[in-house]
Amino acid sequence: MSAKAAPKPGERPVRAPIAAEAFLHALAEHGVDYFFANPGTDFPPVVEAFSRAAQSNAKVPRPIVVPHENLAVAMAHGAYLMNGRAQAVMVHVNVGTANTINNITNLSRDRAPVILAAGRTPVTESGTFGGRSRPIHWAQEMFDQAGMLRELVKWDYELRVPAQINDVVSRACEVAMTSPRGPVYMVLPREPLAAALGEPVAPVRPRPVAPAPYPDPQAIATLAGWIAAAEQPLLITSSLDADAVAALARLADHCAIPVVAQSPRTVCLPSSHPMHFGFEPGALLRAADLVIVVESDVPWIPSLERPADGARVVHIGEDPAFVRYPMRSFPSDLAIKASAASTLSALDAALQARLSATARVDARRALLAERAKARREHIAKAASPGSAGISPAYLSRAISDTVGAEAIIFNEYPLLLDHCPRERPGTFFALSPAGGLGWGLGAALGAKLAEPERLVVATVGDGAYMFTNPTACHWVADAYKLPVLTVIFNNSRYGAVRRATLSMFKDGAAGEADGRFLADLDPSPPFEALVRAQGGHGERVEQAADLPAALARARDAVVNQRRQALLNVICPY
Ligand SMILES: Cc1ncc(C[n+]2csc(CCOP(=O)(O)OP(=O)(O)O)c2C)c(N)n1
Repeated sequence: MSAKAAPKPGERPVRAPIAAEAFLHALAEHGVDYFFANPGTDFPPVVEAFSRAAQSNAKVPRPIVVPHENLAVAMAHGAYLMNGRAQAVMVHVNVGTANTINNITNLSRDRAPVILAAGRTPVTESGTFGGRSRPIHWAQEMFDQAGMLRELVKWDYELRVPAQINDVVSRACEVAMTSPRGPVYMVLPREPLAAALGEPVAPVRPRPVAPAPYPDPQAIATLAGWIAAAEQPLLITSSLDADAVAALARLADHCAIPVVAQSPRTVCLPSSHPMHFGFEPGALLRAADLVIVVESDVPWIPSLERPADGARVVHIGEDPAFVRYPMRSFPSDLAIKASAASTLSALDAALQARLSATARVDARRALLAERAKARREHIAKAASPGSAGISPAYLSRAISDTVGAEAIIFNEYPLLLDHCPRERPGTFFALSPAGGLGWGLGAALGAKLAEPERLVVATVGDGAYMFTNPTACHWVADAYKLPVLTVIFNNSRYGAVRRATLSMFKDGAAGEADGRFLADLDPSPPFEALVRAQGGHGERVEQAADLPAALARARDAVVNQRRQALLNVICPY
């Protein structure tokens, strides 16, 4: 073989393709838009691959540097919630992986497909390209790096043969996107990632993923019969996609079934829908003779409330038994493993003929209309400014009035949906049932990346905000021009921790101290200064009368000046 001719001046050398290039290209071919990265010494092949792609215009995901791994995962989640495509995150070996675990726990329970990749310390101690070259390369090796998050991901795999890279990426994407979706983990040691792809590599061929299952017709017939016969049916749900919301709106209206959104993570039914009965099952649950649970892991808290003896309970969802939850014992008379949208549509179709305007449905509808009216009057009273500072209800209402119906809100606990109506699916998302704090602002930033023209809002407690790594968040917002509006409900405490203490030890010594031990966050920092330090608009608001104008200024900063904004709202609760 003749030796390769040296490049002429100004000409780029011809370089043998390496596995890292194929890795990035395969991700892009699978629809991955973004590569959220927090790098380390495992990254040189990836850096080389991105640099080559910049020269050759090869198709690769957009690289986004994120200065904390937990934030990178939250951003990937936010982008996925906007466009429905799995996104990629790559972090530094075991230590970077460790920093993702909080939000990987959230994604796991929220069934979000994210491709998490991590380097692995070089395998060889000398004599190979990419082998160990730093002291950390010994201490960072683990016997089982994936072991630390195996319980939280659907699949994990280590790249050993460079030429296998396309197949490994295809497998990762296929598993992540298959119902029920979820995160996957790929370990990429430095040597195979840096290796030249000598032998021909199979082309990237993304495999279509099977849709979530359709319901069993027999089960639909049974449940339709139960709905037709029920005196007081109730439907409880926590998380629905847009198609399922549309189907539920039809079914609930047609059959006069009240709907309760229990710890909702999405818009489950437009707030103004006549069958929307809020967020607490309460009296409706106790009175129900049929309870239909749709995509809800904890439809009620058994130690506090439960359906009446003899009430039928039905569970519907892609994984109605929540098989990865170690313990869960809600009663069940029927389980339907299928997508919520297809099941609710099938039920509506089955009931069209049976339930058109029966006397029973008409009577129930009239009774529910009365209840709904009383509920709405009660809600309207609770959102008045009052004299004891800014209440969460008043703040929620003011946010609703300012941001409008099209804004996309990411809520890490404090926003009260009774006071912040959401009509359209896709305009509200809340923290995973796993409750790992430090998600909301990052998810909002990822959403803004995917939907740059939409107003994106993060509503967080002061505790949750500190968990997000504010400096990292505001840096990303500034560096990538992602102006989001953050509203902090600042009560200078971990209110949830205090409430938990008082619920158990109100009459104990902890109660004498008002449950404040280990829950106090005084002195509260000037959070508004943090966003200002990174070019944003920041204000502290203490008086109810000042709130509407402050919110309007913050919105203006985000929408018209395209600057990130933060309101630190002092909100005692
Ligand atoms: C990563 C993580 N650490 C700790 C907790 C426990 N935890 C649950 S709620 C909460 C307090 C949150 O405080 P804040 O955001 O200010 O809201 P508040 O409870 O005051 O409404 C804590 C610490 C958690 N859920 N996640």
